[in-house]
Amino acid sequence: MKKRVISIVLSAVMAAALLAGCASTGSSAPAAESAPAEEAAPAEEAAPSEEAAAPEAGAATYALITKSAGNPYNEKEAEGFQEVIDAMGGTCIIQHPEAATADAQIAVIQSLISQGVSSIAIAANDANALSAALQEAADAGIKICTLDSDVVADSRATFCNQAGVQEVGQALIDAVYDLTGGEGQYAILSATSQATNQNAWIDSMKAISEGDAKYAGLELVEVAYGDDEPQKSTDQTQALLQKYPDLKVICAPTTVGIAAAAKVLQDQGSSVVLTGLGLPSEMAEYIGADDAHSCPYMFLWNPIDLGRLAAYTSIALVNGDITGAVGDSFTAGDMGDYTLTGLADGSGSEIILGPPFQFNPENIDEWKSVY
Ligand code: RAM
Repeated sequence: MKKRVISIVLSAVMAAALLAGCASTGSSAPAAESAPAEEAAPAEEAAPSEEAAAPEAGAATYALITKSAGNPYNEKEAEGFQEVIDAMGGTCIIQHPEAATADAQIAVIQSLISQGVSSIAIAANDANALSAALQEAADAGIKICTLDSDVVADSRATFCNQAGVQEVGQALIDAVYDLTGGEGQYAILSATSQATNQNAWIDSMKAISEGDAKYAGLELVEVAYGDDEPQKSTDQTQALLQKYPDLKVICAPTTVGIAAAAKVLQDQGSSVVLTGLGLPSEMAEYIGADDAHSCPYMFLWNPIDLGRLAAYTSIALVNGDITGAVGDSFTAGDMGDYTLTGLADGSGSEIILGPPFQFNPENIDEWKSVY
């Protein structure tokens, strides 16, 4: 009989986001704190109002390269991107590489350079390995931004970041602390070992826990990599359970990993508890506060909105409304106004969509059909 004490403690920011999220409908991000303070502009005002700017969007070709094919999160991202480009009258190219590798993305970048696209928005599978290809694209006049997973600063104009790295790291380590009862073993089930976003969140979790005595009772036993492949993530979960009989919590900061782990733990009736970053649509059946469910709560943001933000950013770069400099600002249609802020390590600019949002038994039904 497993014992689980779950205290769902929302930080002030998350509580505010939760309340706002419950009040909102449709596909808009629940993370209302992320929304610009001013009233969102109506959709029709998405197009730049000056006559000169609008036709430029229509004449241009905007490409999106996701991390890989077969990941519903990436499809949601693409859905948002396509929606905005279509509405603006631009030509949209969506590319899902066969595997979540830098090599697969480099091949796609080369092909897009040959096609003479106007912009590339890319969720990078590696921080460094894409640099030469992206530099070649930039030299050909193609505007580059990243979304979801960044590259080094000189390879892109700006980064559309779903949530602040520190905030994601804090939410995840606090969830681990809560679900372990403040002490004991936990493991991380990540995506690929090269994924910029997962590595940044894991580094942030480590830095927070190493820098605060509050977390001294937590022991990170392993970071395992499921490569954002369902079968490998399943195998890695099973291996963790075998290797660490005293394991209390698995934290999977990947929607593919968390869904695979949730099924393993729930099917086995395991006492190991799960948290991390998951899609409500894939995780609804595993979220619950009782022993029959493997995941008490998890976090995410709206991947459709992240794709939309990347589309508006691409349009603003192509139109010359922004260059990627810190302090640049633009209107992302009905998402409102965004200002580019400096990354903490000085590596260029980012545009933050909003804070991570907690999904739990109280709100999961509201979101499972949205994304
Ligand atoms: C997976 C991907 C993606 C990440 C989410 C949380 O779908 O690795 O990059 O942002 O999980």
